Amino acid sequence: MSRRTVLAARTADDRPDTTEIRALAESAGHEVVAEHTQTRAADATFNLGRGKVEQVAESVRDHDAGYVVVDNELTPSQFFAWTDRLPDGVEVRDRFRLVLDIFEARASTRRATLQVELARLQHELHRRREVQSHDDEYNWFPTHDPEGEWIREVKLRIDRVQNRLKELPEEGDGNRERRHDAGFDFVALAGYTNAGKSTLLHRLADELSLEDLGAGPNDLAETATVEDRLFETLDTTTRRCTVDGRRLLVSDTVGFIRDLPHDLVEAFRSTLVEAREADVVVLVVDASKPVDALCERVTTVLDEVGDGPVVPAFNKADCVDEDELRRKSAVLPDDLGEPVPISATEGTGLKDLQTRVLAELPATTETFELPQGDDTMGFVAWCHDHGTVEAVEYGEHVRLQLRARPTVVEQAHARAATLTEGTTDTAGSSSDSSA
Ligand SMILES: Nc1nc2c(ncn2[C@@H]2O[C@H](COP(=O)(O)OP(=O)(O)O)[C@@H](O)[C@H]2O)c(=O)[nH]1
Ligand SMILES: [Mg+2]
Repeated sequence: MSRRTVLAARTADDRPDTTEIRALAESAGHEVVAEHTQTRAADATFNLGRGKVEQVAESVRDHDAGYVVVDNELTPSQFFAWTDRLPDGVEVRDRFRLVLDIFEARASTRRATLQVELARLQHELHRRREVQSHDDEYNWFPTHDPEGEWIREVKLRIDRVQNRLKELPEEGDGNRERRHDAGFDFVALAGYTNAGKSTLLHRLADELSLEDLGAGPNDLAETATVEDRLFETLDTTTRRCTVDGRRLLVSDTVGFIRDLPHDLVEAFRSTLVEAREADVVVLVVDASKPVDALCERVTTVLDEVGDGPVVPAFNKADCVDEDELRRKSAVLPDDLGEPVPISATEGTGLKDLQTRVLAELPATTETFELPQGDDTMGFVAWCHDHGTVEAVEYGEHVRLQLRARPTVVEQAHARAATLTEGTTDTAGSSSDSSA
């Protein structure tokens, strides 16, 4: 079925704002081909008015669409009423189901997959209870089966998923650890839907891969196979970037959503592992939002991303003048630090952002003194590949200053020790740490 999609939204008072549902539909892989909105009270049969539903159906035919996305939440009977009105095979997603689709696609761990399944079941349970209590109003026979067979069935499945969640071992991803050991730092982009995370990710990856090409000496053929294996399990929302010799893996995380339905909170959290396990989180904020919304969003994101370093970025700075940016920066929590103004679409401010991210990465600096020779040249290349070579001098000895993840510096030590064996010099002298 094509992902060509018609949007429909209703609000009781104001004109519907479809920015968010449109962004959600796009992140679920839909291509929005038409949009219908309506301001009126809810209709019992469809949620939207009958006439509007006919317009949507016509639009679906005109555009040969495969989906209708309704911004409101539909009851099971409204859901069937819609499906009934639309051409055969056209699928309906209400807000809840659309969000669930997104979480499902982004669930990268066993725990996340189970949490999404649990959310689906819990939602179904609430819906079935609603249907039943609605039926009860019309049913004055005393019932033999007050719970209902199908409700019991869903509860049983919920129990089963919950048990499996309880039995799940603590999360630990071997690939992730290997990538860490290979000198990669993890950066996560977190923020609300439509803040510009995906645009920023592409920007960073592009710019940096160009820089990557000009990076220091490395034996591409040899490293390729090892690294291919490291990247086999990377999903499409993670990109490689190199900043000043440091190799980053930047992940675009699932966007925060306004009024996230309660049933979805745990599923959402479980998809945020990338943010909680990142070395640095870039908090992407749409700076064109009004101050109140901005503040609330920053606080909400901060609450969910863990205790690691956070770099706030004010995106869409191209839409906001400097005075306004300054006023908005002033209302953010003090300990967050000054937000970096950027424009992901224009490509401005990215260098500043990278500098701030680099400064927050865990790092140790160490100086190595090594004998001249082919093995040492191999070591120098290895350092270029795994961290920032801040200085290298070739004299009687080779003096190299490496700044990298502490684990990488430890590995460098081990390698340097084999090079200096048999000579009177020992490797590594001065070191300073900062995190
Ligand atoms: N004016 C402006 N628009 C932007 C900027 N960055 C992103 N956008 C737009 O904001 C919308 C949402 O961007 P997207 O990257 O999909 O946001 P995400 O939901 O956070 O991934 C898109 O229409 C982008 O073109 C920016 O710096 N300036
Ligand atoms: Mg996105």
